[in-house]
Amino acid sequence: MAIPVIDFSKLNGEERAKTLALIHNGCEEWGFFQLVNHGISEELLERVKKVSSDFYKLEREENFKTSTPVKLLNELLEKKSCDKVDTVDWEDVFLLSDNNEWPSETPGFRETMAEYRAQLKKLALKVMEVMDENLGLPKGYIKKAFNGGEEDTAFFGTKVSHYPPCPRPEMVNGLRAHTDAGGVILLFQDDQVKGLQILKDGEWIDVQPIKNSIVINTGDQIEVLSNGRYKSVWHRVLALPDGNRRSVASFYNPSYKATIAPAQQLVEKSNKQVNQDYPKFVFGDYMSVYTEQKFLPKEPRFQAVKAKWKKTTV
Ligand SMILES: O=C(O)CCC(=O)C(=O)O
Repeated sequence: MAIPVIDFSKLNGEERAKTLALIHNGCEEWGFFQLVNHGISEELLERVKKVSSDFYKLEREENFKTSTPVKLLNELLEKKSCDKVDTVDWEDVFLLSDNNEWPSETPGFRETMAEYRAQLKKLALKVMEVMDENLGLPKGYIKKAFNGGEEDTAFFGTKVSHYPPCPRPEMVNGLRAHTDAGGVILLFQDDQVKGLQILKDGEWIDVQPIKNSIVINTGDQIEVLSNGRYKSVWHRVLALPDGNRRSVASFYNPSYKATIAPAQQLVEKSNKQVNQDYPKFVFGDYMSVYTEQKFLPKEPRFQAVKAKWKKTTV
């Protein structure tokens, strides 16, 4: 079993209908799919790989040696304990956004990542338009919902991660199982070192590395907006004994002020009666709950923001 691999360039030709259907199926049945021929040049992707690895070596590797996961694992090993490290992940992370300070020592890092983010944001918007079309929503619906009706207030972040080789991978997770809080996630994963898995029909399956593909997945906000048509799926990263896995995940998320709710068209479509299983809430409130409950099921998060919305609107 492998997640769908879809040729995005076919959206512009005779196979448009088939490609739309494949993407719809990827969103409905899997919550994850991989795009090839997505329009991001190989040359840029190769540069992203290089500057990300250089950045880790130059600016991160030394600190990882004394990081919390390393300390906690060493403590357990010293005690000869059979416990697992279950409060932190075997991961080094740096988040890039429009508003934070970026690393400055790695030659080419800033320029390359700025160029990459601009391209990925365009790709995110295209993918969201495909979702609009597949869900029968007006063009630009998801973008508008995530921007709270205002031009360009949505959050576009890029998380540069490394999962260094781990001496005892059975005692710690690369990244604990979770669903993503936000909207649409576009992941450029390592093509040599695997580790990412999704939960499909009760089984963990690998997201197979494919050179220069972009993995797309739908977060909790797409599940709500689509009234459950598209699911936000559990995934995790395994710690591994060999190889330093690199991943660059970009996410198009709602603005903290945006009100998120199932699209009315989709609420009315299911049955004849109103069938709204998902809450309406302000995304910032969702994030407050998510920060505390990232590694727990999403349903109690939906309940918590539903209760908050009720309280503030009576
Ligand atoms: O690194 C990866 O492959 C996945 C990262 C991820 O799931 C996350 O950042 O939420």
